[in-house]
Amino acid sequence: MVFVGTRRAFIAATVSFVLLACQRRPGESVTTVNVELGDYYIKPDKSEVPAGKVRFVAKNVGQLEHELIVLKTELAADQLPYNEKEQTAEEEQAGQVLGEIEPDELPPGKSAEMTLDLTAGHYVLLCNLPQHYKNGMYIDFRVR
Ligand SMILES: [Cu+2]
Repeated sequence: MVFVGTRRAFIAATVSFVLLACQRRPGESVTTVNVELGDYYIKPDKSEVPAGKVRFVAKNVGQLEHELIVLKTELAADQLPYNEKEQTAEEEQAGQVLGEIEPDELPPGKSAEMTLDLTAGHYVLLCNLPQHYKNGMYIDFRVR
């Protein structure tokens, strides 16, 4: 009986250890960033997050459609190359688009979310519907 008890305790300890090890894997933790989009601004509730999984929960509190683009770039948020004809920032020239919540997912009053795996570096969050970037819908964001 003593043997069985010890064995059970050993199994229980092993299971606890494995569960703990899983929970502590850095890739497994998710940081949530709530992003408010208005006419015309973007306001995340954090300007910096740890590298790993980042869940962006976007809410459109404006009267217009918006979108949320996560762009990895060395450029400052207000320094992205601009296409005067299209009235949009040149995201592809500026860096790498890692994720996007499309405008049809973000009509006024609605929320939508996406989870991205982000490495350390400088990012820009922006809405790039025609004229929205120029009107101020961009903000710097950092992953450490
Ligand atoms: Cu917008």
